[in-house]
Amino acid sequence: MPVTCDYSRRVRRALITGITGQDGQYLAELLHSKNYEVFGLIKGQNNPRIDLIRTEFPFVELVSADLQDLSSLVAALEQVQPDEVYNLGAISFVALSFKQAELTANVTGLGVLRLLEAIRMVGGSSGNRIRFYQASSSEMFGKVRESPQTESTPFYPRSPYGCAKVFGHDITVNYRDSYGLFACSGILFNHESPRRGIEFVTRKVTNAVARIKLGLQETLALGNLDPRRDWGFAGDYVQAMWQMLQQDEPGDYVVATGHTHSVRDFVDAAFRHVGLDDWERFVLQDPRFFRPAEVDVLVGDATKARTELGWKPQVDFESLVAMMVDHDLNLEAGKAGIELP
Ligand code: NAP
Ligand code: F7E
Repeated sequence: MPVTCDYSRRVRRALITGITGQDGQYLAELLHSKNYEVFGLIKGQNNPRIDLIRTEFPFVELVSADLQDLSSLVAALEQVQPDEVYNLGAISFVALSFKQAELTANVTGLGVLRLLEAIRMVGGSSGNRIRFYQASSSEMFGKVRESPQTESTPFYPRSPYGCAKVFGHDITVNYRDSYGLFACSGILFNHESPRRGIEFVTRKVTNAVARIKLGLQETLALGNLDPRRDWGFAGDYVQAMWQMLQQDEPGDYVVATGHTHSVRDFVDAAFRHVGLDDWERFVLQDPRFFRPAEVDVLVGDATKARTELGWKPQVDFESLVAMMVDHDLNLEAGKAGIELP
């Protein structure tokens, strides 16, 4: 079904939580290209990532608030009066969620409830006007009950992060059912880019491969190489977020490529891209990077997104790996003052 979007209205306003994160940056660019006024929520005092947003995304207006603080969310919504709210803010690193489970539950789980409540409070009787996007995750499927995973696959989370995301997902559905909010959940499978945080395995690998190729690093320490993920490109996935909020009715959508690769496959492809075919020489296994419980294999079925939103991924696995390695080669060569051939 084609996306329905009425551009005859006044300029639309979007508020993005998680603006400093990978997806926040791509979504801000997308919405700006569609002539939205873009507002980004910034947490904390002296957040160092503010500078990145100010320099690289000067069109984003920054608003101070925290997903752990209801009254700050209410104030942010009162100030911005958004048409669309994208909740991308979270403690999103699964490994950290095992160490800081309570914080994760508070931000990644309860933060969703607070934002939904703030939308109800600020919107009052016209609260249904604000359209809400929740960043749900394939981590909710965890120990998968079926493959590939669809919108109706039961959840079995394997980490505090996954548990918090299940709560965030369920409360979004509940507020839609209970109060008629236009609230959508995108169940997004892993998506990566040159803007991915260095703590996640893909960027950790591509950055290390670049440094090893340039002679700046000798080895790469990783955890479990067997888990399989359905990896796509973040720039493609933010399109789906926006498309969900342009539909006539709210709903939940799996967003995925439908292809799965192991961590080992990713490592192999990244080293091969720079002509190092014997990657085993450089990679060490370190028990510190293993998790108390693992998600072994994820692969999504995005049929609903394809048929209802007209969404499909544009970047395949090999191109994604190449894009990230090339970016890190340029970045690390630039930092070290090395001229690339
Ligand atoms: P990310 O790069 O880790 O960004 C997370 C964002 O959350 C950062 O901007 C961070 O701000 C913000 N944040 C953390 N604590 C907060 C708080 N207390 N209040 C307000 N904001 C807070 O994540 P991402 O990869 O862009 O992912 C975006 C969303 O999609 C997340 O909710 C993630 O869980 C979910 N998701 C991601 C994937 C994926 O593969 N990338 C897949 C499925 C779902 P600071 O910079 O100030 O810390
Ligand atoms: O791990 C294994 C690790 O941290 C992927 C988040 O965006 O996607 C992401 O969660 C796999 C895991 O991402 C290392 O054990 C091996 O099996 O890159 P990751 P994730 O846990 O899949 C989902 C969809 C989200 O929603 C999350 O927010 O790689 N692995 N060795 C390693 N992982 C890391 N980080 N570091 C290693 O050294």
